[in-house]
Amino acid sequence: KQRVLSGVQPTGNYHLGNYLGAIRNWVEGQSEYENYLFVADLHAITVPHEPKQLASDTYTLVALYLACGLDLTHSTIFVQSHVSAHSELTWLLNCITPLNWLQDMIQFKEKAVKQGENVSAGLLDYPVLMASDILLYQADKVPVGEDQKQHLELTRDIAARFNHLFAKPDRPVLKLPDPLIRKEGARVMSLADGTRKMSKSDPSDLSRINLLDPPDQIQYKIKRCKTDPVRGLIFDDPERPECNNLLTLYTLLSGKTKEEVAAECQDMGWGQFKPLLTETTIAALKPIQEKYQAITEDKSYLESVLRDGRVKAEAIANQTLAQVKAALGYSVPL
Ligand code: AQP
Repeated sequence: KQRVLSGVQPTGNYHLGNYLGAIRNWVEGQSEYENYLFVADLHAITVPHEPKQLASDTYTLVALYLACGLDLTHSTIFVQSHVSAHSELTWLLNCITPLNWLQDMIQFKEKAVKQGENVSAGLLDYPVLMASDILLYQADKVPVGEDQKQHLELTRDIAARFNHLFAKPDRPVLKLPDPLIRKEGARVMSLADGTRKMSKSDPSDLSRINLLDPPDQIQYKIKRCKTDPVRGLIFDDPERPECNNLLTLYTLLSGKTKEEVAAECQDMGWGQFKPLLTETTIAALKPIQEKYQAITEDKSYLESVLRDGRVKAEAIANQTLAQVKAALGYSVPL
């Protein structure tokens, strides 16, 4: 089986975008692949974070992975900081990565502008950490959205450079990963602005539906979400981004096809559509929320999942790290 690697940062407010754009896709494809799915807690401190929240946000995310249907027979779930090889490989790869490759990353430029003077070296280095995450597991495929494509390219460039500089041509040390492109690149947009993506870090909680929102809150958020004064709901009108987003959400959560939804909603007004979307969202999240409650009642279960995950992840990661160090010429510790 091919190996797939992916992760989400434990920065709280896990929302429908994280589920429909990432976790649900992992679940749907899980039996086809050997999956390594992690909580990206080293990435989470590249921007200012709240130490009091980090551990609890990590446990919440692991419980959500399981509640959304990840199956431990196909997937290894672990926490990035528990496997120290991630940090160590990052240092080693830092030293072979040209600085201007990192300065050219679009996401760095965007986030750096937002952060102003507080930009950390870690934010610049984020793509090298991501390359280490992937290369440590010799991953064949990495699910990527539009915004991560450039980082995956960089991962390939770093791996190729390392192999070129330090490995024999017929015996590469690092495997070049390919992107895993899903059929429908679900991009969920903010409830407050259909041109911005739904995001954990949006200061307004009304901009997103969180996976753990109770039904009355879901109802309130959908009631308050931005719409337009046009009657008849249609997909793909660039003048109506909110309409497209809400129809897309309904499609993804109801399991209907785009054509079915287009036909069903073409004559609807918002007064009719919003209750339908509310009901569908609540129903889709109910089983996840119930399973989440059951899982979090037993903290020792989560701990055992993470202990097993760490052992399995370390077995592979440490092997790659040892090969990298040998190729670089390091002596073996006695
Ligand atoms: N709005 C979205 N639509 C589809 N997919 C999304 N993802 C995030 N938002 C949407 C996917 O969820 C995963 C989480 O990745 P991350 O934790 O590294 O953070 P992110 O991509 O930066 O996501 P957020 O939720 O928007 O967080 P903040 O606000 O912290 O930046 C990824 O697979 C991502 O594609």
